Order: sequence, then structure tokens, then C-alpha cells
Amino acid sequence: MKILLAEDEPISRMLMQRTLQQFGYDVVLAEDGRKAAEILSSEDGPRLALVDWMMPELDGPELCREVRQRQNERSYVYIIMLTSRQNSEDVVAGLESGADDYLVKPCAPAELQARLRTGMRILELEGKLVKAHEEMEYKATHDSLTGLNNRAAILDFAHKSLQRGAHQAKPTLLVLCDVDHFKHLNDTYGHPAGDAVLEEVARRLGTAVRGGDAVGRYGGEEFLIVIPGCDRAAVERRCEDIRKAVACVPVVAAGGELSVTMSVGAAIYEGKDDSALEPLLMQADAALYRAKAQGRNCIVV
Ligand code: GH3
Ligand code: MG
Ligand code: MG
Ligand code: MG
Ligand code: MG
Repeated sequence: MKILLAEDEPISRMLMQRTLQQFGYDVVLAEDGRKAAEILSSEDGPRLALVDWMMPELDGPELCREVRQRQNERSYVYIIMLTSRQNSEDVVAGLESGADDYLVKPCAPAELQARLRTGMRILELEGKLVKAHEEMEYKATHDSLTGLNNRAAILDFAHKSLQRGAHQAKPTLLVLCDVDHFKHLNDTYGHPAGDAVLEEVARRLGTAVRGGDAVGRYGGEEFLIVIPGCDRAAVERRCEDIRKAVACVPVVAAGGELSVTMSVGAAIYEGKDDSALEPLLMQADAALYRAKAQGRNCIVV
């Protein structure tokens, strides 16, 4: 475990460094508050810090305030303030500035070690909470079968793209894809085979888009692709590329090769006027309906 020791006084710094090393910590040194702030702001910097109160550049409380202000940009740093100031107002001021704990010098090594362990317990808990939060966020925005954006997430992306388009006068293309005769495929080969086909279709759609585009599972066997900044001249080619990415080769599932195609309906927002998503989706849906009526495995813009 890495620990930052911010202490301006050379002899105290050396003694404390030795103690911390004996405890098994990997000690990073800073001789003033400014250097300490820089070290703590780096992405892989220490998350445990032992900070002196009186230091040049930034003192301990100023350092704490600066670290707390930037807290959202990186993981939590557990700060123990180390000082010879021990009246109650100082303790309060130190904690109010953002320190998690407060130790009066000189302090017994066993107590220091116990307080550092407390800090590590808190950091471990924080790590678990962050991980749980990330997992929840992932689940709330992704489809569990295909790993694509789920309906809410792709609609959110589309909405933001239209809004940006309205500000910057940039177009956005919505491409709605629906697998052809999917019910028949399910009925013939079984639901697990249908699932496998959906997974493969999702993978292929992922290869048909570029950085900046987004693919989402819009419904059962329907997918929505959002292409920000797509020129009108490129619309047909992009839709054809998407259609072909799925139809090009048979999908291997249920121990055989299944021919899978989809119908594609697209609508473009030109980056002017009203950027409402709903009418554009209805337009794409109407185009998809026409593609079905025209015999499927085709695109309608
Ligand atoms: P069309 O060419 O007109 O689109 O015909 P279709 O059979 O694809 O359309 P329909 O809407 O009648 O059927 C869609 C089917 O997709 C029905 C539903 O059971 C199936 N489906 C929806 N979600 C899933 C899923 O997650 N897994 C599997 N295996 N099937 C699903
Ligand atoms: Mg000092
Ligand atoms: Mg459908
Ligand atoms: Mg249908
Ligand atoms: Mg279908």
C-alpha cells in the first residue's frame, strides 16, 4: 500500500518515513503542501496520506480543502493530519478542512499503525462501494443478452446527439433495424438458438459502426443505431453497410448455418429546427415498416 508523507521538516520526515516503511508501506515523500497536492492529484497516486499541518506553499488544512474539492475526479484519499497543535479548536479546524483523522505529535508508533489500518478499512469499503455502483450503472444502461446499450441508454444517446446537432447545426442519422422472420427462427430452432442469433447480430452491428456512433437493443429483435454527424449523401451507404454486416454470411447456431437478414428504416435529423426525438423515431419506424412491406432484407430512408 502506497502512502504519501507530507512533512517539511527533514528529520521528522526521515524518522516517520522509516517508521512507515517498517509497517510495510511504500512511502512517497513531499516536502511541501504544493508537491503533496500534485502527487495526490495523479491517477495512480497514493490514497492514504499523512499530512503535516505547518508546511510551506500549502499548509495541511489548505491541502485537505484542495484534495476534497477535486474529489470527484479520482478515488477517495484518506487523510490523517499530523500536528503538534492539540487544542480542541485546532482539532475541529483540521477535521473541518477535510482530514479524516487527526494525530498529535509525537505519537506512539502502535497508535499510528492502528489509525492507518482504520484508514485502509475505510478505503477498502469505499473501493467496494465504487465497484458496486459501477456495476449497477452498467446494468442500468446495458442489455444483458447482447452487452449493447439498452433501450433507455440508446434513446438517451440519441436525444443528446440531436440536441448537440441543434446547437452545432450537425445532422444525426437514426437507423432502426428489425430481424426478418425472427419468430419463425425461434419456432423452428428454439429460443436458445434465437438468443445466439441476437448475440451474433449485435456483434456484427458493432463492427458496422464507427467511433462516435452508438448501437443499442431497442426491443426484442430490434436494434437502434445512432450516427451523429452523418451527411445526407452518406445515409444510404451507411444503411447498406449495416444491412450487409448482418446478411453477409450465415450465422452459425443450433448446429447449422442460418441465413439471417434484417430490414432497415432510417431517418435523418438535419441539425435544424426542432430536435425532438419522438417524431424522428416515428419516421424511422415508418421507413422500417415500408422495408418490411417491400419484401424485407432491404433499406428504406
Ligand atoms: P418480421 O419480419 O415482420 O419482423 O417478423 P418477425 O417474426 O421477426 O416479427 P415478430 O414481431 O412477429 O416476432 C419477433 C419475435 O422475436 C417474437 C419474440 O418471441 C422474439 N423475441 C423477442 N425477444 C427475444 C429474445 O430475447 N430472444 C429470443 N430468442 N426471441 C425473442
Ligand atoms: Mg511542518
Ligand atoms: Mg420486431
Ligand atoms: Mg414484427
Ligand atoms: Mg422482426
